[in-house]
Amino acid sequence: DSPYSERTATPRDDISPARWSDLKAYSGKNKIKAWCQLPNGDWALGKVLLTSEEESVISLPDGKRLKLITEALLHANPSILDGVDDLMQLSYLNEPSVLYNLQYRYARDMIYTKAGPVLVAINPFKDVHLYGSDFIDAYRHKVMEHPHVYAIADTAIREMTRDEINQSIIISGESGAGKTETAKIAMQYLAALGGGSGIENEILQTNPILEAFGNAKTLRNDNSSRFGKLIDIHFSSVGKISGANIQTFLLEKSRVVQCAEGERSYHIFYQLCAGAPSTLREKLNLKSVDEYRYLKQSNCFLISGVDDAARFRAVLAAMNVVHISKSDQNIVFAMLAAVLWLGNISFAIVDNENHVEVVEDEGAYSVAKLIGCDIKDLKLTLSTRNMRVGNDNIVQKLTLSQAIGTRDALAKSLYAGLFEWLVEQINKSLEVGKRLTGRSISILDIYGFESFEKNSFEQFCINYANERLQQHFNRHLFKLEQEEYIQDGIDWTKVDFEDNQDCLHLFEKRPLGLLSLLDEESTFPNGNDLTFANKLKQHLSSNSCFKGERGKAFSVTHFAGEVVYDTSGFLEKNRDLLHMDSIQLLASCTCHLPQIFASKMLMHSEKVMGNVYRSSGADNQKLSVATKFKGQLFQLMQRLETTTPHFIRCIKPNNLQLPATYEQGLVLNQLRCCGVLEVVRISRSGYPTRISHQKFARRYGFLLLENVASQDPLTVSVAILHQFNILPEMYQVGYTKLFFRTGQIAELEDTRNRTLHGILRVQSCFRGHQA
Ligand code: AOV
Ligand code: MG
Repeated sequence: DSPYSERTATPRDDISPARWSDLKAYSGKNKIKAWCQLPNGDWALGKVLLTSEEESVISLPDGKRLKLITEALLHANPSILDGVDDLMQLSYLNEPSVLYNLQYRYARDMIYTKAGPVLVAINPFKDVHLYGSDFIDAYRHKVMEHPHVYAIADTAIREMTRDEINQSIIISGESGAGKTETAKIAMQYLAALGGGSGIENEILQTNPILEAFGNAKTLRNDNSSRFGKLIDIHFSSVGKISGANIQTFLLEKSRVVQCAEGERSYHIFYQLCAGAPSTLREKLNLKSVDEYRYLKQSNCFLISGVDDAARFRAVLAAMNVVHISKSDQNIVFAMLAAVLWLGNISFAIVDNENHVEVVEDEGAYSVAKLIGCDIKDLKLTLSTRNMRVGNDNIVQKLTLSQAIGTRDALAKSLYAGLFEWLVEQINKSLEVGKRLTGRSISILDIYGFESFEKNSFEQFCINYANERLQQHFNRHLFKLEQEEYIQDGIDWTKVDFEDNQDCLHLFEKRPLGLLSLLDEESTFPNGNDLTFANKLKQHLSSNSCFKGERGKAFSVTHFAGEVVYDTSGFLEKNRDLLHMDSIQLLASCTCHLPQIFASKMLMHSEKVMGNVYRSSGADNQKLSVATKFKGQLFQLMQRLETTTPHFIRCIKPNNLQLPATYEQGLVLNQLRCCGVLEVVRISRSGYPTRISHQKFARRYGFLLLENVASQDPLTVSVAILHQFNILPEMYQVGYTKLFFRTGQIAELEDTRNRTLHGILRVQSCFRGHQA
């Protein structure tokens, strides 16, 4: 028998319904359990009473009997497999079996389950007793081996040290599925294991700050992240945390000036209004939340179970930990108050062309005082625009809607500038005096896929980011895995998966893709949301992921479902212009934060255009929001490609944010969208462990009884496999590597360790005799 002969993997794969009729013979003797789908779409476990090729009669748990076509039944696993840790262990891997296994565990607060290499985490929407130092110790010492975020973080640390490769923990899932909580749990574990210098506490304390300024209540999640975040935690050569760095992605600015009924603006506004001590209140002329237009408009001030005042105190404490000085903190709060007061500024119409003037009331006075500018300048900035035409300077009066637009743009840029500045301060604190060398573990937590009744530019960007992330997931778990098998010439039947390349193309293709067309239309002076929508329909209708909808709408078939976007506001949000007058106003402020924001904006516009004062308008020209975001995402993906990824898939069991409520249909849809079943299929029939012939021969060659040391690595490898009776279906020999099924290498390692131990003992005995 040639050692090179290929061995066929035994397919144990039955994701498609197995032929139920094959089992007919058994059903008489021993009642077989089977899954059948109820009219509402849920699956129920029944006992087969009678069966023929065509029809079967089964009894349901509630005693009812049901007659249905045999084909519609699916195999159920024996009850000994109820609630297995890893879906790979299921004998039958059909959808109801997977759903049932997850539900079985969920009902017992086992919210984590492995799906091959991926950790599935189902949101409990309540406190589960799975965290804290006892659990951390148990995972650190490997006393506990059930699936857990801690186990993933532990693997990341070990692989970082062992392979000297940076690691990443990539957390994905729909909005409200639990990504941000999961990211914090992972950080907790890394902080505990790599702690000691005190920097770990600083890292943990960045969470309450960034959540206060970057999270908000949406209809999907009371604490929804409105920005993306990548945190790199750096480790020294002895495995201690040496520093960290946070990168954020595209904050949803529009929320500051506008949010939907039942949602809230950023938490920090409500926290400040509820929790500011009286001296601060006076200084900022702070009112209660229902007196600010920006906060009032969505009719939602409170989040049940959340004490905004207490959260405010936590944010203050956290700011101290990350070394934001008291005086800087006060300026931060002044900026927040200024944003709120900007919303209260009102305008009076002064002529019959709808031109306006700013009303000199409490709003205008407060803003001028808080940012430290002259009230006359503020009024001019919000009601007029300087234009340069040739060599002349023309002052144009603004109409009411233009003035409101200018005011809101100023509020948004103040807030976005503040957010960016805060992240910078935090980074300085996390990096200061520390050399960020050595290895790192990055944790990615972005905003999850969103689909509302009305979806705008924000959802467009968020869902595009998720599409990119899904591709990274696919690439690593399906494409690269299978390509490696094929390249190394092993026998492999390809497993298909939902590729989202078409959808990404729809976004990214140039010149005829969603992003390019958006940018093109954004540069046309006469372009508007309707012309944009029409352009999309004209050019993209042949793409299978695109559909033109009525009026200004279009829909995209995302990996996670179809979303209808309304183009209203797309162009304006993509252009995101702040007029030069506004920038100059900020630059003129006595308060140093607005100055910093202004100089950054100027720097940026100069960098892009060379000439800030363009004759066409006084706008600072810069990259569009969508283009900048795309660039950031590409960079992010490149970074992640240099790391070993660990994937966590968060699942939302219901849309009501309720504990103990498991909606099968909802869970199933999420499992399908992200390809969890396919991952298990690949892992089960695949060969997750691989090692080059050389390495294998070097590592285990000494265990051989026959002396083959002079032989080539392949021969040695094959000899090892034979000597240890590794079953042929458990491995494959590739051109350059050996491929093993799960668990195979562990046994060999055991033997190796025992043998090495024996050798050491013999040696020390020998030395003892000599002495
Ligand atoms: P997300 O990050 O995935 O949504 P979160 O992490 O904010 O979702 O989770 C939403 C809510 O679910 C949290 O506020 C908790 O109440 C609850 N939750 C999640 N995980 C756990 C857990 N392990 N234990 C207890 N409760 C949990 V978004 O950011 O909206 O995409 O944009
Ligand atoms: Mg989140």
